[in-house]
Amino acid sequence: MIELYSDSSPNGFKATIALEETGLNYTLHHIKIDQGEHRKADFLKLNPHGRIPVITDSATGITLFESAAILLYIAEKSGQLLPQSFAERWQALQWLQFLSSSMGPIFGQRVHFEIFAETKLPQAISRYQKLSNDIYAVLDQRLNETPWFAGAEYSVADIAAFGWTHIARICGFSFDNYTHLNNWHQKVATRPAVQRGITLPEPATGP
Ligand SMILES: N[C@@H](CCC(=O)N[C@@H](CS)C(=O)NCC(=O)O)C(=O)O
Repeated sequence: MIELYSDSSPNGFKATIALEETGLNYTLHHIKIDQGEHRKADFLKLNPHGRIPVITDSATGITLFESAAILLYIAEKSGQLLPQSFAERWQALQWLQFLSSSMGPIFGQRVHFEIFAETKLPQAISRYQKLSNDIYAVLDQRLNETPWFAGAEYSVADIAAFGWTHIARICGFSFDNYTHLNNWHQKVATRPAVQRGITLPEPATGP
């Protein structure tokens, strides 16, 4: 049985969406970041970096942190969410890597400087607006070429991107001018597993 430790947040949604998509059995444990539960000793034993999501799997004895690793574990265990085609599988892995190492950190900083920071720093805000628009442009260009990030098939890469485009919508980081990205986002948002995933562990705040 998989145990998922998560909160209502972009990286957490990647895990809940993937688990809901695949139908793997799991138990959800709500780690409340706003109450500092991710800094408690028991949780730091699971992830010494003190971040959600984390999974443990009693069937394999494996504990994993980092949302991209968790997505790949869910894909391998279920035999879903990664294309069979060699070329498309590598596209999925490439985009998953890009989304994890470029989109995630840039949007995380944008959320911090624009939404949470007590002192609003115009230079930091404009820097992360520019960097996130660069990301939107790259994603939009890819989705002009193929329906999904890997190619013909929905994959872990789409889930990784949606975790952040969902939060971008909530935060008002508009991508309406990026037509292909916008259409893709709306298409992903209609998937029943995605609709369930973004309400777990609790409904996200905002519109
Ligand atoms: N690279 C990590 C990032 C994980 C992460 O930053 N998670 C956030 C929630 S989305 C968190 O736990 N934040 C708590 C904190 O920064 O103290 C991943 O992809 O899993």
